[in-house]
Amino acid sequence: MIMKRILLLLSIIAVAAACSEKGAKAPTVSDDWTENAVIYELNVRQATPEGTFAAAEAKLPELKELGIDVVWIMPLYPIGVEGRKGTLGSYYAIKDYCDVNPEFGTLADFDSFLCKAHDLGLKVIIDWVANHTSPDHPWVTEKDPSWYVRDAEGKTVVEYDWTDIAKLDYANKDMRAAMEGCMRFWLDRGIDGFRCDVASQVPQDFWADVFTKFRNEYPRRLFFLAEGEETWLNDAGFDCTYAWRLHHLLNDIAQGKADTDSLLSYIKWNEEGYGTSHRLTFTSNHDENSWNGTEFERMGDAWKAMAVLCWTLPGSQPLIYTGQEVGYDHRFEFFEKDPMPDWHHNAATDFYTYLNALKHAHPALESGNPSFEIVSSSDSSLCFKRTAGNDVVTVSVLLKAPWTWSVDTPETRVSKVEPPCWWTGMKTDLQLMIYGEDISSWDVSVDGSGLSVAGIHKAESPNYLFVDVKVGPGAKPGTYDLVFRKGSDSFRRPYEILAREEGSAARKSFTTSDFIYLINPDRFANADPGNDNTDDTFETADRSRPFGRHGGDLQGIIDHIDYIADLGATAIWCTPLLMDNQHHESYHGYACGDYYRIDPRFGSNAQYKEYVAKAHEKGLKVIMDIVTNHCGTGHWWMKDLPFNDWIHQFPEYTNTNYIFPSAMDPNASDYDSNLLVSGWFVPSMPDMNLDNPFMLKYFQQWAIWWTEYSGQDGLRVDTYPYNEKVPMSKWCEAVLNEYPDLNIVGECWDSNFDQLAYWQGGNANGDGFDSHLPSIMDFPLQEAINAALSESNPGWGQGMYRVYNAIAHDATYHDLSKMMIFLSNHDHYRIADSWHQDPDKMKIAYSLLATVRGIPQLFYGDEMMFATGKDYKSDGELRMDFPGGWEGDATNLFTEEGRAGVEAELHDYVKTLFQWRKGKDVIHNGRTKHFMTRDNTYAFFRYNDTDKVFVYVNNSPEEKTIPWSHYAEIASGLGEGVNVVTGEKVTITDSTVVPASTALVVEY
Ligand SMILES: [Ca+2]
Ligand SMILES: [Ca+2]
Repeated sequence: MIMKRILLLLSIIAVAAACSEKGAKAPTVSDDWTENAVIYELNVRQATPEGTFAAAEAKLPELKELGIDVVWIMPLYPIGVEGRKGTLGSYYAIKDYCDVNPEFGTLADFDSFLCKAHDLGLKVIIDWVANHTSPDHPWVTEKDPSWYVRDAEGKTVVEYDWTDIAKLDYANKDMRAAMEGCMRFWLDRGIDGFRCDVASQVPQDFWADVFTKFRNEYPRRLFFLAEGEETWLNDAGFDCTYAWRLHHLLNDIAQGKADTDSLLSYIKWNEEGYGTSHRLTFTSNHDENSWNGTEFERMGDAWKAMAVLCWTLPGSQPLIYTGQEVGYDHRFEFFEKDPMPDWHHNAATDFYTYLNALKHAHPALESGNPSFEIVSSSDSSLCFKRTAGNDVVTVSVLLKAPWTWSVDTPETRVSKVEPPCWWTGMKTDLQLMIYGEDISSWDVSVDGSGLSVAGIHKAESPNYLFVDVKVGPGAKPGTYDLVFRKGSDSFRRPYEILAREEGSAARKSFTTSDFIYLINPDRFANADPGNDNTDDTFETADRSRPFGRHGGDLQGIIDHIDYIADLGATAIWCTPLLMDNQHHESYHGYACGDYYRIDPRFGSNAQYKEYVAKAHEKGLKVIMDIVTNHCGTGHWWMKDLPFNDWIHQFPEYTNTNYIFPSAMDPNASDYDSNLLVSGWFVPSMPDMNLDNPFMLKYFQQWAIWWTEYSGQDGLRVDTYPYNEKVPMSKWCEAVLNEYPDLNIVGECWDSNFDQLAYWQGGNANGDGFDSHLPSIMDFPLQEAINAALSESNPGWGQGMYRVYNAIAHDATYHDLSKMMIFLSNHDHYRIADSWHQDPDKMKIAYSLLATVRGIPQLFYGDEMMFATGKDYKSDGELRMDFPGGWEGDATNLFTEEGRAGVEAELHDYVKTLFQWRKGKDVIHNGRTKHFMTRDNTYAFFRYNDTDKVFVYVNNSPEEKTIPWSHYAEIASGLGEGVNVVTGEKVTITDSTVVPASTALVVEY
């Protein structure tokens, strides 16, 4: 129960954290950044495959999103050769304090890293090893022998098993001055402090002396972290010491060797000895990981509970060591290259992101706040409270299996605020949907200038509030507080207002110059088997079941963007990526369980944003699949609807009648037209009621939120005519009001030209209705091409005449340039199945798709021979896995080497056509002139003032001669052209023969 609440909160905070760009801080949180800082220990050698500053720099945005404040770089200096351990040596045997390890790059690379970190609002501290150098440090021979501690024979000395070092002697004042000078070298470059290795081996007066000077001379807040637990380190000026004792105790608790009492006596000991000093708290670090094992080895299933203590106990200044952010269960080699594999955001990342956001949001958890109150305890459980003013954080941890934990904070009274963040400079008025137990009994205001509450609306459920928030023109980006008040009780919930990206409103969208590649994300590529199953979703992966989840994910798409771009595609449409938490068949994503969360089995919101950015880098646009007609029965709100009419409810299950004409039929009965829009699509998908104004507003904001948040380029709307048509037209208007050039294509699955045309915005409809929907999908053309290529012995009115007839209806449409054309999609037979796996038919279809008017779209795998081999259509089977997308796949069709025979032939045919199409304005914007025939052929020209393209399809089983002279009105004067597919020069005449079942595309 409590865990569930945490998971709900987790999703909000993950989104909020993903949005976070450090703006105005909430006034309740300390201005001293060290107070709520989380430290990341960066092992440059192992953090990336490259092991360089440059590669680590690229990782910084991820660390920022994780909620890191301080990056501690392990020693970055050249390593001594004499006595070196292993091949590359220990970072802690330093040969030159004023240079960087060439393994990592150059000083300029370091400066670039530092600059990037500061741009992101991160602080950087570097490891300082003042106790010793390598035995071949120039000081050993060039300076006075008294700079080092020496034995009776005058040799430098080592300590412990550190055979690769020489201990410095702090009795020597010159050495001290040189050491101070080297520290200044880095402070002058702009670092924010030091982590001081074996700090207690160096005299107190040295630290006290240099820290006092540095703090006086450098105006920025410097942070000094001591590796050491002696209390005199605080007197020496360190901000933070290692909580070694706690660390060992947590290991013991996790191993059943210690109990609650030992934890409580530690807390008392810590309070008496350290007061408000910060204590570095950790479940791992570089020494523990390499020499004693990962947190999973030492703590087993208790690792999360122990981490919760590290983030919430008094004094805690939490640490994440390289690899922990993705739960990497591996002991790093210390003296060799042993990099992390290319891991990505996963459930461990979510966990730490949650803890970091918690630390940032709560003054009660500030490192210097000693407040600690036991709420209850037993031998193996502890519940305690931390407070600061009104802020209260209550933490419960079970100190035995199953190691459950919970964190209760004032804002957990609000389990959801949607949309999770907003922007300055938006046209759309913001209305928050706030969900929390009995939240309607609270009053709400906003703390922070520029934002105000303009209206509060109660719902029928006491657990919702709809709050109109005015984001004034003077509002600055930053974190604001929603302040909830009831009598003398109050609490705050942070809300982020971000800076709107410049040019956001004017973004361009997909047009006739694009080629859209449609993907079922669950079936494309599984780059991260670690997210195939998650704690907070029901259905688990089972690749053997056609209707089960197969594990494909966003990273799989990101990893194959090059393949998609190489094919000639310039846009990607994925079937829905949002959370679908149905128990069965959740793979398709059309039964939404959370409108503001990417399904964790696909990745995270942050990863969606990354996907959009990576697609843009490769010149591809991103189209999001939007479902407003229905959610899933697994949606979180189904247990507690805000209003009874939030969805369409009936005394017993009532299906839609699927009768589209009733939406435009002047003779239609109310009974039929109401049932079309209010009946459910299927029993697992509750039908949304867009006549409820809060519902409509929710969906308007939601589409805008994803567009603004991710930078995506367009929308595709599912089951469009099943939505109430007038509110839905207002939905389109609202989105276009924010993004005037955004393209939105609606799925109006209608085979009738006139009925399809009705749904396009601006169409001159008899009833005056205007959908405001820019694009429609050309189902009549799709059906015509499919039928034409399927018929073996077509009669009159059949075969290619069908295609002629479809194009002949172009007068019916309001805007031809916005027609999306396609051969198939996720709801249709595989084209290879439809055309009996005949590659000639496939090539004809590709030629048409690449040359007729409209915006072409291809279903993944239809560029090759993806087929079920069956006569019937099963959605689960036709949405098959892309070979090569799964580890261990026998073939890899993503690579040129993996493709052979017909697969290579078809793929290359598509690639040739669509790479050619990219630059052809005559195809994108030219006019069409076509010629009717009766022999199962089809001829047409695309033309503009300067160019012409001629297409001839021979769909018959015999060769045909082109009746070129019939085309004189447009073809006269056309001499030599180029065959677009073969690149050969061609001159067409009345005797040009076109072989059976081929298409000819010639440009002039
Ligand atoms: Ca996966
Ligand atoms: Ca409906």
